[in-house]
Amino acid sequence: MKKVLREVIQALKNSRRVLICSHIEPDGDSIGSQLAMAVLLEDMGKETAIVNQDPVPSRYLFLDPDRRIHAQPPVDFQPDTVVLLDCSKQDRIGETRRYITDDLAVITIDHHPGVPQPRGPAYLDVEASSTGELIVDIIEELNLTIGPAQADQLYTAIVSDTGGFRFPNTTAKSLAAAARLAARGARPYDIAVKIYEQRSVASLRLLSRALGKLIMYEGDRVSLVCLVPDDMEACRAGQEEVDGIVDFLVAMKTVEAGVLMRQLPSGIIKVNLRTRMDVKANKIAEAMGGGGHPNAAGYRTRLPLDQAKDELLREICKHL
Ligand SMILES: [Mn+2]
Repeated sequence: MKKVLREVIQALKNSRRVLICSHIEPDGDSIGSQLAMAVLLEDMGKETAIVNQDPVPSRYLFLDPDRRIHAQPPVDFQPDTVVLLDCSKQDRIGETRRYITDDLAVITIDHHPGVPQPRGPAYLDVEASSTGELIVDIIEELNLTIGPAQADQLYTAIVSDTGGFRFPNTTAKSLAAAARLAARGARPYDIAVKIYEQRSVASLRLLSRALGKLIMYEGDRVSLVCLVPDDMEACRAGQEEVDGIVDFLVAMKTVEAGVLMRQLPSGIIKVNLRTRMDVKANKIAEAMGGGGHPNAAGYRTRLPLDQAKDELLREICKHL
């Protein structure tokens, strides 16, 4: 067994009451991993609470029928340990950071590249498709049985972070883990329908509006869409409706980098970046103060929209 995995397992064994945290703007991997970690810890006889700054996107609510994920832990819950999932930097968890006091042991499980070694034992593997895949490693190492609900949670983590087994992080190991989860009761078809085929009318309207604003640069190698608060209002769309639009921007024959910029009512611009070939989205995002994966990354900026766009396009050109 890898030394880091052994250390993480020992720290999990040493814990009694565990607060399970993950990043802001949760996704299928963070939600599925948090819920599966709670089951894992309870199977080990531990008490758990799951907290996230932001609510569970509706498409992932099926994973959490008992509504176990909250913005605050229960008032009488006194954790001794924090498990930080799918992120390594505490600033990625937003408001939830206030619950991670210095007296708590911290265990980190993550697959994001380019992060500094966190405090406490950490199982970090940038080769892993998802944090869910790393939790499968832990469960199997502990010889615990994966039940159908936990299998759904972990399968969703893997399938969503691999873009439905299409991204470059789709490997023999992630596919094999998914197959074992299906054998344990995960439902690939039901999950695919739940996470990919439940779009709202507002999301289709916003997609149509976004594609209408598509601009191509660098001989069609870069695609860019900027959404402003008016676009959101006109479509009665919220953050959930924005999810997935950027994937269309990179699904073109010539495109190496697709960018979705979205100005929030506060003026802050959220930038989502998707890349292909050898263009490293995380390197571009890091240069702009953000981070992420080699093909999917992002950052936020307070610059005016035109300036933000110019700066980003200049940076992208260095990487093409
Ligand atoms: Mn992830």
